[in-house]
Amino acid sequence: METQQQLDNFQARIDAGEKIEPKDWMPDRYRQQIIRMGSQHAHSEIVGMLPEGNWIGRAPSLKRKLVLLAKVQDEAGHGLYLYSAIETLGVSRADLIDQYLYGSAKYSSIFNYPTLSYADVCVIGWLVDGAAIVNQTKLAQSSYGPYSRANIRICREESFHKKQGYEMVAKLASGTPAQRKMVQDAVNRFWWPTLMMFGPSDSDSPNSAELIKWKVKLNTNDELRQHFIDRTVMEAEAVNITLPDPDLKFNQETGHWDYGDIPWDEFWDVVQGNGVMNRERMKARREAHENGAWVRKAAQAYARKKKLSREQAS
Ligand code: FAQ
Repeated sequence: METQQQLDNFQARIDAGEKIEPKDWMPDRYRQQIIRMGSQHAHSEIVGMLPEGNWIGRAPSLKRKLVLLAKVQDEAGHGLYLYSAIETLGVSRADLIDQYLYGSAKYSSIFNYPTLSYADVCVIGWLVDGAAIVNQTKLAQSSYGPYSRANIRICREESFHKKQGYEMVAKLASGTPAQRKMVQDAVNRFWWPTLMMFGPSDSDSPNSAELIKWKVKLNTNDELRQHFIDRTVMEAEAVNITLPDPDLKFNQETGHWDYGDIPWDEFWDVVQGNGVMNRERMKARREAHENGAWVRKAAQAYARKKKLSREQAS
């Protein structure tokens, strides 16, 4: 039973900017919210390997292949940092993974879109990693210590991901007419889904108020989306790419770029599992998990053996 005094003390710690650590007292709802959001973040990093992984075997040069391999591997690492952070709340990684492979846990909508050309890989680096950085640099200041520290590490790597993506976009955008067309087409397809990554508009976001009160989220979904749009418009102009929104217009009064209507029906359709790639993504992840059962079993047996020999030696 949580007392009002406990809740007030907790809120006072949050308001004072303290980090909450795993053994500290916390409201059960706070614990559940971090588990929900942090584990969905972890699942997203893992599923997020699939769209770009699709192009590793078809990268246009050895250099591009090495860069892409390293990037996709980084995303796996991000998933592992995040699972470790969330496990500190007393939930097992196996249960979390079960919830998304066989239950109702979500992962980011963006990874349910196909990668149709190599330019999609470039645009994912620029836009999707760019959006992830805007979101995660704020989460790096989140009130839950392990989650915030995981995000600090992730952001360091994500900023390189964005740079390599933008560099490739710039290269294609200044290339042959066919290359320019290919990269513009990728931007046209990924622009709106990238904006949806920030979540529903503030008026339709049931979790935001509570998460902001507890400083898990530092900004609302719309604030972060606006920040991303403002900086991306300039980046697009610099490489002569057109963003596919005729309503994009600088607003002198607000100092921000106004933008057109986001296709929210499409977003909710994807979140409910009906996007172009949802079924294929889940099938690929389930197969990978099931085919990897023997590896987990062998690793656990090895760890048990090492522990036993340490105990016998001491
Ligand atoms: N997709 O009340 P809110 C990456 C759900 S990592 C699917 O606003 P909240 C790295 C939401 O869960 C990308 N579902 O929710 C990379 C909730 O449903 P629930 C992932 C979404 O939590 C790059 C409902 O809608 N990043 O890209 C989405 O306050 C390149 C109502 O929404 C993170 O996960 C969505 N886009 O705000 C990897 C960051 N948006 O759970 C490979 C951490 C909302 O109540 C290649 N997460 N929903 O049933 C967050 O910052 C937040 O959770 C938000 C959503 C902002 C995503």
